[in-house]
Amino acid sequence: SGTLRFEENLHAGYGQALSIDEMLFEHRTEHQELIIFRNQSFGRVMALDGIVQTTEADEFIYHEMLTHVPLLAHGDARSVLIIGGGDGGMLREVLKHSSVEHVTQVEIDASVIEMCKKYLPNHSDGAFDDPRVELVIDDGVNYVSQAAQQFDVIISDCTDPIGPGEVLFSSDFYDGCKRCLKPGGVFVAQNGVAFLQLDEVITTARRLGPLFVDQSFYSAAVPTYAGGIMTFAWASDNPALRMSDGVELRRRFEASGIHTRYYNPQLHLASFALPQYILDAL
Ligand code: AG3
Repeated sequence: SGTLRFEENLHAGYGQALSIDEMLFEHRTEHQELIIFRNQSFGRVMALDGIVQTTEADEFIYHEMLTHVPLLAHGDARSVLIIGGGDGGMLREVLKHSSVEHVTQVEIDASVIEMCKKYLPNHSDGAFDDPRVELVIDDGVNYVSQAAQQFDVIISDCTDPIGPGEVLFSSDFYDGCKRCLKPGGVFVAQNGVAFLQLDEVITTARRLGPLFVDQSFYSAAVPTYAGGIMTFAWASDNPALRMSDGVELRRRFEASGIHTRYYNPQLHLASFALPQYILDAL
């Protein structure tokens, strides 16, 4: 057709293609292949090593669900640790909580932050300049194995377990996150598209489950994470945080004054209901 296309081949024999309507940036960083382009349906798109990480059109689903579910379930989160998340979308959502006093973000690749600030400015929306933020350029596993600080919520906004992101699905990483969580804290992580990456769900449950009193998954469908629902890993030592009380959740959400486009308290509770094929695999 003559149109330049970006083809993602993350899964065996199945993929997605997006037209590159304008190429904005393409470069091999110290860690990975970074590309940012514009697509007519999804706006600006960022991919790492050939895999779509985020788009302007649908990023809100993913970032809202990985932020507001753990923070509102916790109810009094003052300190948050973000692992990865170089595009800044997660940081933007976390900072919407006025209860949050401090956020540490640990990103391995400084050039992802730099280029996303430039070409995806709506993702971070100035978040990296917020005085509550401490940015650390380091390997997430290394950071959580030595950090002196503990956090109320830890969010792993990583790539798939291929290349630099692989270690963020290891037992060593989960051990480190456990030691960096305050009592009553919550750990969440992106865990891939369940239908096509079911092994990832099983492996995470096997590694993370033994470390916490309560380990589960919740989900959301994100169009450019093609293949159906994406699962988010959840772990805490307090089973009561996976609330069944919609009244209290609605109270907290309203008190937060946060405006969302995907998240709402009903959806929060419903997102923990998993399809039978996932339950059967666990
Ligand atoms: N990180 C999660 C990308 C996962 C894509 N994987 C997939 N389609 N299975 C996104 C970073 C956004 N801040």
